[in-house]
Amino acid sequence: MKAVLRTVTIVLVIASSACFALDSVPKAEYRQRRVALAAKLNGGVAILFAAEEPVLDFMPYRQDEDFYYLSGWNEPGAAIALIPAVAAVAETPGTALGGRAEQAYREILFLPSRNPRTEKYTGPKMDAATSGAAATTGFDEVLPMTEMPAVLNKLISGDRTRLRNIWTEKGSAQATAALGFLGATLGTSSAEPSGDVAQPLTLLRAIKSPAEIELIRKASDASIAAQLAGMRAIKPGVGERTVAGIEIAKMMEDGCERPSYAPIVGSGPNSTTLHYSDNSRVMQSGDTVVIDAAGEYSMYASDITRTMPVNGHFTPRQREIYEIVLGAQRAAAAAFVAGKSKINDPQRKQADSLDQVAFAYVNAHGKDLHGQPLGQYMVHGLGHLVGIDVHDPWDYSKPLDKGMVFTIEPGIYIPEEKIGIRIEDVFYVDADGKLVDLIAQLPHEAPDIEAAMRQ
Ligand SMILES: [Mn+2]
Repeated sequence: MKAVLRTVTIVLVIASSACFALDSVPKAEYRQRRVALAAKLNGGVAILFAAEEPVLDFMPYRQDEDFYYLSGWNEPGAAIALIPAVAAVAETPGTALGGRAEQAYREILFLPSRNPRTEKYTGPKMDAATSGAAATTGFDEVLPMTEMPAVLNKLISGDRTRLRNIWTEKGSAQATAALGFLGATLGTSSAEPSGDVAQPLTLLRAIKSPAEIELIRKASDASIAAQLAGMRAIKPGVGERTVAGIEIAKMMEDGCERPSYAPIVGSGPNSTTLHYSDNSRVMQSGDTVVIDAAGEYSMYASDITRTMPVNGHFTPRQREIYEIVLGAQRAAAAAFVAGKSKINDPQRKQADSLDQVAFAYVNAHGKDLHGQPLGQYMVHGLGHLVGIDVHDPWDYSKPLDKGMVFTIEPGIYIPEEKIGIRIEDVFYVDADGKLVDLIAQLPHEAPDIEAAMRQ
């Protein structure tokens, strides 16, 4: 009997977790984000649409990133409307200025009608009539998508200034269609989006909450395990693609839903191609191999690169370059000052950019075969923000600050010597402004890399 009860319990747990295959941050946090966005809309209205469901093209569903950030909702065909609180304005007698009624903060999740035929292919979905929809989604209001035009029409006819103050996602076909229809029902040619909602969202998304850091940490831990599994598989005669597959298998075993980008396993001459992803070569003794591979955990990315000697031992020249790259990464991390340092600097002239610090370090250490400094072989920027996107949006002319998560990934690529070396860790800036390396557990020093390959 006890055994039977236990079976029933397990079945219930699986059934309830099946709705949310992803770890969620607390529902209240998503609402805080919506309230924060609403406060940046100058009294306008934000309308965002979920990513459409890929039907029968065999690609897995991934939610639109801004939509996910605001909702944690991972189903297609939905929309969000956010209406900020605004004070009432009295009509001005004798002028054309109309009055405006008081508006309390309002947030609506519109869910599409269910499609029994599509559900046969991609599984059951929730709609607004599903019992407990508001509690499950954490939205104040959940309405059927069919009501969206009427709701928006009513909102805008109550305050016509909103007709020119609508924030949507730039280039969204759904937004263009909805605004055209809305304009027609309001008796005007069209409602024009006045703001790109991605702009205020970029600023909000850049500062991670502790719950988001935790998801990036889980993505990073699974990716560290994947990189270690990859290191152990590297040998002369093994295909690059084999190692890529081993890493993908390990990160997925450890809870990632997918790699956060196409894994790069570039050996020998391929190590000098920055985004090599063919992974079709057989590794040879004497090569270095650059492995840039990491997974995504509950929609949050990690991003890790290590460089290994294929036969397990760096040559003196490979090790010399390796140590310069590692030194550059450490110099950049040591120079970090929250609120001041920028990550990139395309001209490498700004003293407050970590890119310039790494570049100066590389130029001051080692030479190429012609006696020239090595800075010329640093052909990409030093890093980028990481979050729901492995390259989270950001204005790189701005400094890095508390709560931000980013990579420091110097690389030296010398095609003439067939040596490419990159080392990449993900860091976050804690509440004290201190830099924390989320990839600290993965070996950095050349002898530690060699030892990890032997395990
Ligand atoms: Mn990267």
